[in-house]
Amino acid sequence: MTLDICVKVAVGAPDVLGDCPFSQRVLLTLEEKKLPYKIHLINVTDKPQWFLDISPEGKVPVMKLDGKWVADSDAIVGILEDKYPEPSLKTPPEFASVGSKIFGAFVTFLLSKDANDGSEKALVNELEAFDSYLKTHSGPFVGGEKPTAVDLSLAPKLYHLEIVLAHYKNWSVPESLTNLRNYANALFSRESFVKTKAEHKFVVAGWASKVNE
Ligand SMILES: N[C@@H](CCC(=O)N[C@@H](CS)C(=O)NCC(=O)O)C(=O)O
Repeated sequence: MTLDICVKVAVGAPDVLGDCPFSQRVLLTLEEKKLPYKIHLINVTDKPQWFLDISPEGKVPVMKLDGKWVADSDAIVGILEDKYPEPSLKTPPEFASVGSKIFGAFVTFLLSKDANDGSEKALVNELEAFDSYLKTHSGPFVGGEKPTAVDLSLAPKLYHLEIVLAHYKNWSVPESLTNLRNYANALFSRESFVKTKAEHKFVVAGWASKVNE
């Protein structure tokens, strides 16, 4: 049985997978669980009516599960884990929120127009905390030897962080954070990630309207 999923289309390329980290998170889950799926590409700047009918908030990802369209990557990933428990991608609850503040800190720093507002330091603090978590726990992933849901959520966000901050701020993750860099590279080189990632130029294009607001 093939699962239907609506994800973001690339900016300026109507047939190409776009840059939504929440969509990629679900695609990673499907790939890691080896579930067959069919992608429907949605232009989120010009949403078709049929999409608004199934996703009243107008957000991707949306996935059809048991005949019902379900929105929100948290909800979708939770249902997929319950319905298709093997291989398990359950994150041990005590590790579920590791790294969860990185994305917000990244977006705040990216959109900041004031170099002295502390947003760079706040991001570095989050990245350092994550690096030191990795250093003091057995890895290479947050929950140990195998990737779990928390890694599949973090990987697309770290990918965006790396590309977008380099492009718009000429900024990169401090070289001293070797645990974080190795972690990101381990995830980025997985087959599931390579298959579901947006191209570099589409990640840059996807953030342009926010950065230039
Ligand atoms: N909390 C949601 C966030 C989804 C989300 O923000 N999706 C963005 C694309 S990355 C979207 O659909 N934006 C279009 C809009 O808000 O109109 C999730 O985890 O699925």
